[in-house]
Amino acid sequence: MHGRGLWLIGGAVFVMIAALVVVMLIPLPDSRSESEKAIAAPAPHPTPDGMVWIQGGTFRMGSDPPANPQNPDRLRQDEFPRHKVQLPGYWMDVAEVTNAQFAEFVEMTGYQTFAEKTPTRKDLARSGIDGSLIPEDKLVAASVVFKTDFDKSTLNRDIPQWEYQVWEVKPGADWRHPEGPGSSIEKRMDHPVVHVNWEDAVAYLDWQGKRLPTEAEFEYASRNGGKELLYPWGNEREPGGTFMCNYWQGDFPLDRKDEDGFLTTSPVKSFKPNELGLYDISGNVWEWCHDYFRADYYANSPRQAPRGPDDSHDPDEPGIVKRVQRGGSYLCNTNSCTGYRTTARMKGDFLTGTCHTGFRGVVDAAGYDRFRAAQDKIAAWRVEKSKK
Ligand SMILES: [Ca+2]
Ligand SMILES: [Ca+2]
Repeated sequence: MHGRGLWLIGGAVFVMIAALVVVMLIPLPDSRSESEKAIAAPAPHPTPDGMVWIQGGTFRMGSDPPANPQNPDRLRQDEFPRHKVQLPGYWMDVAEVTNAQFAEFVEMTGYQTFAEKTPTRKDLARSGIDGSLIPEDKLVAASVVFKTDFDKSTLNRDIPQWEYQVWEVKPGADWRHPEGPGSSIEKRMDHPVVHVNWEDAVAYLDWQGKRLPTEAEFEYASRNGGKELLYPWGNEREPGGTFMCNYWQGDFPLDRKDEDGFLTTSPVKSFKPNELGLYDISGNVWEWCHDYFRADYYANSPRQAPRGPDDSHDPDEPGIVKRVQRGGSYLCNTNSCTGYRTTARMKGDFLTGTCHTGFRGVVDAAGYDRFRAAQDKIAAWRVEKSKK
């Protein structure tokens, strides 16, 4: 009797397990459309070293106008309207491109950045500047630096674009000399490369078989796959008093504090990555994106994988050809640009590098073979070099 009871219980359990297996084998109806399923596909190839796969999806890009009329987060007009965007997946570099990485590119190819060469009027005219207005003595190799010795007594922050008072075009400033002649990157090989313009970034990434992220790809990645986040790590700037990225503490530009540990660039990966494993996706240096900048782009941008407008227009400087930059830098703070917000947009003359602008690369499925071929070429060069 006792034994038969056990058999009965055992039989019932067996029937339940069998039923469960049958239920598990019946596929659950997938409510997603075919295009949504395709967009959220897993990585089609093994993920390259130093990159992460960002699974595609749909998200709401940009910001809604501020609920609080005081606009404490300093949302800007060019971030509106918030709009739906769908992106296929892509791989993204986990970190900004470093001086060490850029140095290898220069060693292998002999590449010279724009800031290292004496520009001609014709060169400068490409960014929309009237070459005839440029005096002869301004045609020197130079780049833009933050002026640490600006006159504090005459600084006027009430005029538009007041920030120009603290910037200067410095002859001799380039990626090897971030503050100009006499400065060096010797102890900063793991810092992001700076003083690279948009074309320099594209040249490096071409060599790597990568490309610049589109603005949508950058924002989607920064927001951990398009989540509703003010910052890549959440909605509080300093959760529990912890600094989450390299930005400026104190009243910009008068009061410069290094409470987060860094006055200028920091070694990449000095702060925690976001959930996707992306480091410095906010802060440290601004990062070039593929897209031309137009302040009004979001009103009419395509919803499928937008790649930016066909030309640029910045109402602050009409006529100058600008590309998008994202993520903010060590010079951003609460009383100026708040560029470390996930939706904050910035723009830069595509020919001008600065002391706080760098970049990182992405690869997509269509570009994967080109990426592999470029990497094979670099690997072969490294082997040859090691034999010398
Ligand atoms: Ca800092
Ligand atoms: Ca950054």
